[in-house]
Amino acid sequence: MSADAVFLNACRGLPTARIPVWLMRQAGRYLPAYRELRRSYDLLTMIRTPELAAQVTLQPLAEFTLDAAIIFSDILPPLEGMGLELSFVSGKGPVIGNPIERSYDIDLLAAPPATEVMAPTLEAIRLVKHELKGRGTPLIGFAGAPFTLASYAVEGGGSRSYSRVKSLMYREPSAWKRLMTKLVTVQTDYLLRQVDAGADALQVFDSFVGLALGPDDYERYVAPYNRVLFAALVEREVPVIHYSGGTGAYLETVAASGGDVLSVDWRIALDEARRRVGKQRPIQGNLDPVAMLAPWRELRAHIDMVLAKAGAEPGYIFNLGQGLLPETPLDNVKRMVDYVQRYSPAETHKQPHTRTEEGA
Ligand code: 1CP
Repeated sequence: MSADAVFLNACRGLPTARIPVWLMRQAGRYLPAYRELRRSYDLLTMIRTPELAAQVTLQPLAEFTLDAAIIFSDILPPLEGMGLELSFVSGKGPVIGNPIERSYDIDLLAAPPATEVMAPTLEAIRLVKHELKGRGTPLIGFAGAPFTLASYAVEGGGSRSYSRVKSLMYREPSAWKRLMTKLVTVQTDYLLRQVDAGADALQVFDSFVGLALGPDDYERYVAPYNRVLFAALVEREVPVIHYSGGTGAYLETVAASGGDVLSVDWRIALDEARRRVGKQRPIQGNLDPVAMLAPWRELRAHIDMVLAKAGAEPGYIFNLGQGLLPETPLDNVKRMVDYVQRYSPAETHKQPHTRTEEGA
């Protein structure tokens, strides 16, 4: 079975000969080839130059037998198109030079089409698809979810307490509605255009929502917008992965807001996650990225635990619970990918599945 079939079938809850594996942030600083290129170009230049973005997307595939590629970009560049000034400051991470402070700032935000402002990434997708032709590796397109993007737009960068973004939410509900609605419009268009350009699957990153919000606030201030975003993606036939960070306490609500595949972090065990959202719901995750820094013996014990808790039902994609850390040893990535791909292949999906995809 090609990598294409293994990954895409797992996204659809179909049985696969083995468990597919790819890694969030699989392109990036832990790879020597990336660091080498990064000496000549800054991150935004790499993202804004289709040939460089395509090259970096393919780097991890040259090192490891991954079951999917993910286009090299970041969740934040679409904010530039809306009028926010984005930079990546070394040692600090992303910074927004003109964060949203008042309701009026939200009215000034533009909502241009992705074909205009994200053209380099769309072109990079076409280039990567061309390179992957005949190889059978699917390409994942991605975007940030509205809350996670709003948190950067209002906080001006990373945050611990999310006090600015939550204050806006609580104090000015109508401004919050306008901000989230604009983000949904921009991100929906961007994700659909990535499918037009050739993306075989999509992932929506809501990395911070569960670190910031409890269940009631999620239901009230975020879920309605996520529902609109995911519903708009259903018309296209590509599977959509919904990554939600830190939301184990209200996973059912997150799952109900959309996405074909639910991607969870390591703060919840996969058997509990599957029990709570239903065994039919494809799931992705959830190795602690810090376990990737451990000696192999310890790392293997963590991988075994993730695989055991994932169970034998179809519809499982091995991944981390969050992005790979820059200090991750290459050898651990290699051993982990090989180990997961060799894991009880014939045994994996011996149980008959209960869906109705006969002959698939
Ligand atoms: O060279 C460098 O300095 C780059 C570091 C880097 C890289 C490689 C940043 C800065 N972004 C990226 C690429 C990136 N970001 C990808 C590429 C594709 C791949 O996965 O291989 C993706 C999917 C992202 C997504 C992203 N960016 C998220 C969501 C994923 C997650 O881990 O939760 C978030 C929160 C960001 C913001 C961001 N971008 C960069 C930094 C340092 C940060 C802050 C958060 C963090 O440190 O992880």
